[in-house]
Amino acid sequence: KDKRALIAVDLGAESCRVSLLRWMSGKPEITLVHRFGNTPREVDGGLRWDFAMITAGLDEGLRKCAAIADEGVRSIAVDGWAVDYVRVDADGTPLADPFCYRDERTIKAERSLHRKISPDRMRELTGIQLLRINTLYQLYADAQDGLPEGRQWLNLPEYVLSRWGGAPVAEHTTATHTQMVELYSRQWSREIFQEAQLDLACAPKIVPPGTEVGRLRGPLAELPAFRDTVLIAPACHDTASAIAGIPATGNDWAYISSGTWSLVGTLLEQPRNGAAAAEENFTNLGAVGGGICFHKNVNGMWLIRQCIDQWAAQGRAWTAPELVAAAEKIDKPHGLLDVDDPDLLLAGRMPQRINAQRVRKGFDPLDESPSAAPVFASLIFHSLAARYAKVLDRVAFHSGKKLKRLFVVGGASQNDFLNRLTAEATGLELFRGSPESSTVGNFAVQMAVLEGTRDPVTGAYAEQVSRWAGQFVAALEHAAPVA
Ligand code: LRH
Repeated sequence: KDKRALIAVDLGAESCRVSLLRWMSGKPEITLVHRFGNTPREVDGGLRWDFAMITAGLDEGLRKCAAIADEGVRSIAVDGWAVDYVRVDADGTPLADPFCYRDERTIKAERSLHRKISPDRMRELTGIQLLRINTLYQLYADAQDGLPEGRQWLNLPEYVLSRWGGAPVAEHTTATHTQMVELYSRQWSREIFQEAQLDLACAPKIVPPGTEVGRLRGPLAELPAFRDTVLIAPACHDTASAIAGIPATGNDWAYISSGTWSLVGTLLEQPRNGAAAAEENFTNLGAVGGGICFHKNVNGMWLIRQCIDQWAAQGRAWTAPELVAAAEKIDKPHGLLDVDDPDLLLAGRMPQRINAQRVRKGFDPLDESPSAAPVFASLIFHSLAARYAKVLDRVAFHSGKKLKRLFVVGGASQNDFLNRLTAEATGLELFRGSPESSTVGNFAVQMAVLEGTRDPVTGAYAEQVSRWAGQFVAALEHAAPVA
């Protein structure tokens, strides 16, 4: 068997990671080799990612891996947050820094587009949770603003692969989150492109998760470790990768992929896009092995992270674990927060936004000073747990599953206070999965592609991925610290 190492790149809206999987006496060992912070910034009146910083950080991660893995690197795969994209010119060079999906230009675009194609029709075609952050509204807003189109746009993980030498593609799990892919044909919806007046020629070809897209080329390929290194599109959507990183079998479990967002739902073989699921705006995103990630985006750690940033600017640097510990000790404030209030998805002034909602609902505003932070934290965690329970109740209804178990994965799965509240609110048996579940799923898909069946759209493929994930969850636990 090929004993070379594998690399998984996971792009996060708060931090990006490069991890290395090596076979030590035949056993997999995973090390997080390089990690760097990420955050959008306001430039020229738009909220954008610092793309030069991100790509330089990823290149550095690859160089660090090459220095460690003298056995050579067999493959590299990239996953990341969905919906954002970069426009490239004829030779693949980015035209500008990509927008962050929280940029407010889509507020108007959403309204205007819904006049051309109704939300109902959009749901019928795509089965996707209508969210203003979705690529469709962003592309439409760009067109309205007269921005240059370029030759093509690529979602960010796929762009990173193409930058390293891969063919430009749209991997299916990320593509579904654009809200431009037909639920059943799995191809771009001509109707949506037409109605939104977008050029289909600028959209890359859709490929399934686990597609080899080429070989590493360019300066990095000169490093001895990178001889014949294959580039793989895993499940490029980080959430689909995170779900693939849950090695559970059976039909009685749900998931929360818990990070900046909390994705709350269950894996299905077939989509649910009837009137009720559409009305409640559940999503049917592509999953590994041809299935469906049936879930809802719940505003997650964004709430607490934004508060922390605000208090830090006022001179008190709370860490998340500190806040969790403090929140656990106090009584929950009166009244729960509607965590999915559109206003709370925006950047900045989070304690003030939360208080504005409280006042609207007739609750007393909370003390906004940094010393009172635990009260906000307590409110946020109790409100999240209540929201999870509500959504999971509907997940059970729509899926027809008798839910017994709940797997919480991702960075925030380490928040045991929130886990306890969630277990109490849902009545489900809660299992803490891997905090690096996207990386686990990314590696698992790579192994399934390299060692197994070449047909990535079957249940058999999903089973293989699940078996590898089982090994890799443990490999990560026993390797270098990840926190
Ligand atoms: C999580 C995530 C989520 C999307 C959002 C844009 O990182 O990919 O699944 O809805 O970011």
